Amino acid sequence: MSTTIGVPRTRDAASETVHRYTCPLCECMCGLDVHVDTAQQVTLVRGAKDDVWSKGYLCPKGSALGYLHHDPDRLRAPMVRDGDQWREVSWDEAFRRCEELAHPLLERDGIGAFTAFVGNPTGHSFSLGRYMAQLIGGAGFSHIYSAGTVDQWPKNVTSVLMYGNMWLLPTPDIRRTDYFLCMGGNPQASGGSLLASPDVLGEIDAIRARGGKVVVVDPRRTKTADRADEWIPIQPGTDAAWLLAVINVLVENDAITLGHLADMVDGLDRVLEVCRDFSPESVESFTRVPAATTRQVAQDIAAADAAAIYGRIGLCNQEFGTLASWLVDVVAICSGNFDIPGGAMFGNPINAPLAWLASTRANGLPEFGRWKSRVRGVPEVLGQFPASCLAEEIAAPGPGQIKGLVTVAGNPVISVPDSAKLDAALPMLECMISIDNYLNETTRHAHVILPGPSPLETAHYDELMWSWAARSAGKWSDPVFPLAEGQPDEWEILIRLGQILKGRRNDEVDVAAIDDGFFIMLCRAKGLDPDAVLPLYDRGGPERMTDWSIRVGPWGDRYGEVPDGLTLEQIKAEPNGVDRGPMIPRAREAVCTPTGHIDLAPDYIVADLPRLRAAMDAERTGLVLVSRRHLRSKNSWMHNVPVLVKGKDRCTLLIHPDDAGRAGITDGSLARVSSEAGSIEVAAEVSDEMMPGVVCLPHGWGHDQEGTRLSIAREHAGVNNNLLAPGEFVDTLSGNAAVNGIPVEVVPA
Ligand SMILES: Nc1nc2c(c(=O)[nH]1)N[C@H]1C(S)=C(S)[C@@H](COP(=O)(O)OP(=O)(O)OC[C@H]3O[C@@H](n4cnc5c(=O)[nH]c(N)nc54)[C@H](O)[C@@H]3O)O[C@H]1N2
Ligand SMILES: Nc1nc2c(c(=O)[nH]1)N[C@H]1C(S)=C(S)[C@@H](COP(=O)(O)OP(=O)(O)OC[C@H]3O[C@@H](n4cnc5c(=O)[nH]c(N)nc54)[C@H](O)[C@@H]3O)O[C@H]1N2
Ligand code: SF4
Ligand SMILES: [Mo]
Repeated sequence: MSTTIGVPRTRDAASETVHRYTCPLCECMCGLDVHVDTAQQVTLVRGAKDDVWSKGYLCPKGSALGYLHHDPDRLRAPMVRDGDQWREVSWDEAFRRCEELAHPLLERDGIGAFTAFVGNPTGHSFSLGRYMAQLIGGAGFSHIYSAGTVDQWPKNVTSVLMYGNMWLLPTPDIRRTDYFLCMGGNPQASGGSLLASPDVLGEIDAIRARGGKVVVVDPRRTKTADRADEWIPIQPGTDAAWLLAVINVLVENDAITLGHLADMVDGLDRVLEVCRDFSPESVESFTRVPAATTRQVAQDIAAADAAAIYGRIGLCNQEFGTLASWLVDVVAICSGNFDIPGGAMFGNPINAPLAWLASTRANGLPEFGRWKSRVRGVPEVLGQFPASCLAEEIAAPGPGQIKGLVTVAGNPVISVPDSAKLDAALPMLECMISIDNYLNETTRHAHVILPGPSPLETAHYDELMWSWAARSAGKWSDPVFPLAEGQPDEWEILIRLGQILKGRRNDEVDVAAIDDGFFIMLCRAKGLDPDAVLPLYDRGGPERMTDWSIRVGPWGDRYGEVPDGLTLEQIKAEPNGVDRGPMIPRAREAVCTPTGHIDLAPDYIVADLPRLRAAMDAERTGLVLVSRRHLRSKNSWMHNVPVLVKGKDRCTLLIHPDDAGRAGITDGSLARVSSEAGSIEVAAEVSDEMMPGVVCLPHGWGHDQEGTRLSIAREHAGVNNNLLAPGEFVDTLSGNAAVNGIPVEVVPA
């Protein structure tokens, strides 16, 4: 796709400057040419044709980056709230206010009364992702909350147990596969998630053009399914049972093979034993997938030269998220489709991500449930409680009550289940500080808002996304616009706030010294002598760290040890980026479990099978709700961009004609949707793109709250589907929210 959306004004193209930038909004990491006129106005954003990675691809969100930058509602100065009045203040005053709020509470209740909520843009940010540890470690939070437990926590649990690192995530090699099984993901809308490749739909076309097959397993016939050979509708939350049946057929057909990994996979016998009870026929009524279809899928996987099996948010954000995510990998491994071109592979990024420093070989297997949440009593998983616990931890009085909160690039009032509870709890906080660019549904409750730069005012190099990218590529973006006078970059804000929450005064914080300390630790982690490395740099921050991550990466110069090795300088010299080829088999080097082997059947995960069995045996009736995304939205925070929200209302309840008829709902009429958690009214869109029995709402809407500064979003408010998500409905093993498969009732409003 090639879209160009200019800002409506007369252009004098000859006087424009063109800046190359990488879009930070999704995993496609599109190279953009950003045109800027002499009045410093963005006039046009185009896909950069010469970008080695994205080759001109972009979507409407990327072309709207100029609007985000110029959005009059975007915060450009820190804000302090007195009662319901906001005033802009200087950065000094803002940090002073943070001290005034935090220090008395720290003295009285200690850091145990504080926590943080970390949101999605952190993963795409040059500063935030690399420096979040400085806020958490500086402050000394015992645990935090994040969008991770409404997203990929099941995959993190699976990866840490099977491969030794929670961020070592197998990536479907869609560019070389001849069979792509896409479960619970809709790259047409999302751009692809935990599978970085621009233009995933183009890759789907290419698979089919080379004689391969693409199958989408999803309760909704998405636009991705429309491009595939086959759509298999599945009852939400039942994928784990279905995948066990697929393995069952592989066994029956004598198609189990570990291929070249035979000597490094433990636990195959256990898998073969547990799948015995799951024949395609026995899961048919639970999954609603005909046994013959299941058999065909298993046969196709076995027959393919290379099959890529992929599960994404629909498989994570559900009741059996960890089982389903685990079984996606198990099918790949035990059908010989792991660590081979065209199968599932570990990415091989040019930059060694910070997150890969940890390993269970070095640190031992994780213990889950080292502590329990105070109110609900649920176990901590990888240092976090379910995001939906936050509301009750703030609201319920008693020792350990949360009274101080920092939100970083998150909008949990919209994004977290049972959101009405969180919305009611946040005003009880004595100290709430938000690092965010908007006064929105969440930050309106803050006492202080510390805005980051606009997406065009900061340098960009994706840190994490390249670790599950289709190719080993990398590219650097200079900021298009300089930072405004006095505006700190976000890594600096994180360091300062971490120290303030440690009890320090802002004017005592030596940002450079703390940054040096962090960098010295990284040098040591890679066996480098900090005394030799540190003097090579005239400044610190995320740029120095990015240079480190490239130099210690697979093509790096290791600070002179490898004479022709890569450095950030060399990547900067290639405006179109650097590409070192496709993924390569590297499980042997990457797997970092205590045994060095892949654990195909971790006890922690297998022990959850009886819960699945019980669900299969339970009586089930009525409708269930799932979520969806749209190409022109980004979670909750881009509905203030006029070009992205114009046109027909997208916040509708999709419902199958049979269900609509039964409920007395007609197309366009207002429906009342109710669950155990709450009730909303929304316009119905009757469509056979839903399978019968499943209804669907987009996530990220509900902008009609008082006290926000989102003038455009307010006119396109929509409703928040998390008002319907029961907070205690989670995947037990990971604590991840089950925002898909929620039992609901639908009646005319
Ligand atoms: N029902 C339902 N709920 C869901 C989902 C679903 O599918 N269904 N999906 C879940 C998923 S996958 C996710 S990731 C979460 C997302 O959950 P959140 O991360 O809480 O939500 P976002 O809408 O992404 O909010 C991003 C926030 O960051 C701010 N922001 C944007 N850019 C920057 C920046 O550069 N710096 C700073 N400091 N702030 C910035 C925005 O103003 C906004 O407040 O939602 C989850 N919730
Ligand atoms: N345009 C746009 N792009 C985005 C985002 C956005 O909000 N807008 N958000 C970003 C974020 S934070 C993320 S995490 C990614 C997510 O990226 P994707 O995983 O591709 O997310 P979705 O597009 O929501 O697709 C999820 C699909 O799962 C299906 N599903 C729901 N429940 C089940 C189930 O039980 N089983 C099966 N098999 N399928 C199920 C839904 O019908 C839906 O089609 O997208 C990212 N990219
Ligand atoms: S949002 Fe994603 S697909 Fe769209 S331009 Fe940005 S990186 Fe590319
Ligand atoms: Mo996400």
